Order: sequence, then structure tokens, then C-alpha cells
Amino acid sequence: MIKVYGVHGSPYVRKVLVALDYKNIPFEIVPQMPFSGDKEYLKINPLGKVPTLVDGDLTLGDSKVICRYLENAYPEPALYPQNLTENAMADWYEDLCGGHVADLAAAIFFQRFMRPLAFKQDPDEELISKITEKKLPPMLDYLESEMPEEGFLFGDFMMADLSVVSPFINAAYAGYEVDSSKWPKFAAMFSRVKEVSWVKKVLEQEAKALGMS
Ligand SMILES: N[C@@H](CCC(=O)N[C@@H](CS)C(=O)NCC(=O)O)C(=O)O
Repeated sequence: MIKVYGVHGSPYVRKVLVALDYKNIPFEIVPQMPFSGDKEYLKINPLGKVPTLVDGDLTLGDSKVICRYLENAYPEPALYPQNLTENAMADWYEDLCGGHVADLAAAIFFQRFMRPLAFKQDPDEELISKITEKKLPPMLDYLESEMPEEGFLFGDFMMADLSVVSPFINAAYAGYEVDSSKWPKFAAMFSRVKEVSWVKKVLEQEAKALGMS
């Protein structure tokens, strides 16, 4: 059976769990904390990051790579568009929001959530303000311009929809809400994606794991 190394709460692990559930692929989660320095884990993923997926002899890191593999190995139901340009746009959204945007959201999550919890230190509010007031708005302006009035980016729910919303789910855990008066289409997409049943299920599991329910 497929194994996913990781923990609930990671935006990257979330993508893989939703992809597996959506495609109805049986899997088990092997609990693996990020930043643990676990030497055994470094043997299968030298970056030490989560998630890592093991499918038989195949061991893969990185949620983008893993989700693309799952799409190729289990094409139905599809999580990426078939059309060439839409498919390229799906990669771009996943790269942007799994890279720069996720780093910004992760910094808020780290400061407000992990730093007090794990290091017993106060959050760096100056850094948080710089992110929320200077660095995130241009990203949200761009995302707002890309969002459809209704539905999802490529019609049906796909990985690109979860990819753009996922960092903001973690930022919301840390008290940052997307301002719906400035970015109404993005805020509406955020709510829609959280209501998709496969996403909702994983978010409920996360809430339990993070002690929020
Ligand atoms: N590009 C990777 C990023 C994975 C990642 O950064 N995961 C975080 C947890 S949310 C992690 O393991 N961080 C530990 C570290 O950076 O050492 C992906 O898409 O899977």
C-alpha cells in the first residue's frame, strides 16, 4: 500500500492526501515531523521535508512531483487539466503558491503558531506586518485577477484550486484572514475550496491533529 510520510497541518502533505482521497487510492500515513533531523528519514528524503511518498520501489519527495506522479499513474478522476495551456497554468499556480506565496504564509504560521508553541518565544509582529502589509498584497492582487467569478480555475475542482488556497489555510490557522473587501474573488474561492468534500475531510483531520476541534 502507498505510504505518505508527513503530518497533518502541512500544506504540502494536505495536497497529497487530498489527491489520494480524490482518486480513491488506498494509503497509509507514516507520522513524520518536519525539522526533526531524523537520520532514518533523511535516507529516504535527504531534504528532510514532508511529504515523501513510497509506492512499491518508488520513493518520491515534493508535493508537486508526487501529485504529478499520482496523476500519471492514476489518471481518473483527473486533478490536472488536459488542455495544454491550462495544464501549464496549473503548473504555474502550483509553483507560485507552493513556493513564494507558501513561504510567506509559512512565516506567519511559524511566528504565530510554532514559535510560541515549540520555542516558547513571542511572535515577531514586525516581520508579520511586513508580510501581511507589503509582501502578500501584490500576490493576492495577482491571484484575484486570475480567479473566476464562480466555480474553479478550470471548471471542476482540481489541484490548482487547492494549491492557490492551501497557504492561506495555514495563514488562517495563525490568525491571518484574506480581506474579502480587497480580494473578493479570492476570498470566495478560499471558502469554496474548503467546502470541497475531499478538502473538508482532510481539514477536519487537521483540526483534530492541531487540537482545534
Ligand atoms: N516543495 C516541497 C516543500 C515541502 C516543505 O517545505 N515541507 C515543510 C513542512 S510544511 C517541511 O518539511 N519543512 C522542513 C524543512 O524545511 O526542513 C513540497 O512541495 O513538498
